[in-house]
Amino acid sequence: MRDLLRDAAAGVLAAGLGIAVAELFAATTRPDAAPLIAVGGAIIDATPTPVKEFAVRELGTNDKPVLLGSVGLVLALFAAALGVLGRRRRILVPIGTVVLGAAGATAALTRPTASAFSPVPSLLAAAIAGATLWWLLRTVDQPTGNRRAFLRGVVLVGGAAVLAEAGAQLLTRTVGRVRTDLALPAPSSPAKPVPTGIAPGFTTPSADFYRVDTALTVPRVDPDTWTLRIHGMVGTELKLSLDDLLRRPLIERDITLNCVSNEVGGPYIGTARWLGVPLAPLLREAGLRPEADQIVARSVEGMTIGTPVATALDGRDTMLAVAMNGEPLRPEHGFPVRMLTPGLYGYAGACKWVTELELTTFAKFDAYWVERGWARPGTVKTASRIDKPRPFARPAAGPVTVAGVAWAQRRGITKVEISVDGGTWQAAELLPVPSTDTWVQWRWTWNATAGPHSLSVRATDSTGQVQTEARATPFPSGATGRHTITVTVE
Ligand SMILES: Nc1nc2c(c(=O)[nH]1)N[C@H]1C(S)=C(S)[C@@H](COP(=O)(O)O)O[C@H]1N2
Ligand SMILES: [Mo]
Repeated sequence: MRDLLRDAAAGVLAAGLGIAVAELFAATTRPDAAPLIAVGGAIIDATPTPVKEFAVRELGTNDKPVLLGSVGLVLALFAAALGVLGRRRRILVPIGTVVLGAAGATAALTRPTASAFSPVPSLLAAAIAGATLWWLLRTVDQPTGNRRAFLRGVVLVGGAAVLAEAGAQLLTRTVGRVRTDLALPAPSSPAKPVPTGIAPGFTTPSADFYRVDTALTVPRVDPDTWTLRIHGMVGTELKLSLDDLLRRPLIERDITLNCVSNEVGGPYIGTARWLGVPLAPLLREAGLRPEADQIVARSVEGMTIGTPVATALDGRDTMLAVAMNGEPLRPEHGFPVRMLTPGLYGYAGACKWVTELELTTFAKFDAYWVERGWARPGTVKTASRIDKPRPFARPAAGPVTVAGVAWAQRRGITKVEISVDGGTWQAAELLPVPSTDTWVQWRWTWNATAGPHSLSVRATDSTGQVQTEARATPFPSGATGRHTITVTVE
């Protein structure tokens, strides 16, 4: 038993050293080519939609650490087995490490932004792990004093792994760091002042704004070398630097962005004041051809998001955003530039870290999420949410303020109603909004009587459409159903 544990530990330590050195090496060049990140990214892209839905729903923004931890755990189990088996059949050590190295290298090569360099960190990890395990197992085999020799080896390998990992962390925080500041020009078309009478929470602070993306490492984009290419079905291809972009007239708008994966009552929605360059003049300048009906936005890490050309030309404020709530975009929200399309869910109109716009047709190309079964064009559904009281709250009997938000970007909300215990729908007060592109805050005073009660909300948009009662899952075109909470009045 002790022998087994010792051999397993040798396998895990050797793998740890290999991974740590590979991360150190990748940190100086391409952090996303590090073995665990590459394998994790390949898993995200290959994960069936229902599993991905489950992960987003149950884990939220913890989905990334949980995935990386699981990949690490599977690798550790594999490495432990390799230590145990390799001790008995030494040839298994090179065979096993070659298999692991090949898995990492393949994952790295199939990433959308792969280059010839991508497999190198995984191959390096495999070579180091294999040699280290071979060496550790040899110290075990030494006829005399093998215990001390092995322990010395363990200390050496463990120490080296810790040092390499610390170096990798340090490097990503220094060498990998890019400027994240921008001198923001004043908008030529400023946002309307937020109307008076708005309640707190209308604008979501950037630090609290939900984050949904497939990027295991937040892309660090150097604003000094960033370019945007507009190409495809255009008369003349455009290539813009960030300075070129910032020299153009900028608009500033309050816009609500939400995720198609948001459950009824869920948190993946926020409103920010965005500053950006309207897309329409850029497309016209490029000489957009009339056959083009899809804009495929590509990001630095290889995401593709397909947006209807019509949404850039129909007068809405579709833009290339450079700032959010008065500061440059935060790295996790797409620094330096992201797309924003009022009225479309994020997966259909809000490509972060964008670097390329290709004009094409829907017939010719399926973007990332559409390839995985999500609907086109990704129009936001009319919906509403109760924020106050909280579910299972215990308010005192008497007047209780019920409040929340409702949204139907581009169409606008005309009515919000509340029903207590399934009774008649009663109209809530709607607070003022700057445009149809934001959520609407609503409130209603409830004369609460003691006992358990359910509260439901429904919204009506300007087309007269009442938010449906029929429950639908987020996949493939956004959740429907009414947000209902239960409270006990005391
Ligand atoms: N590059 C990139 N852009 C992306 C995504 C992504 O995975 N990668 N996810 C999209 C989705 S599904 C949503 S809902 C929004 C979320 O934007 P946020 O994280 O700034 O809130 O970004 C969109 N843009
Ligand atoms: Mo999303």
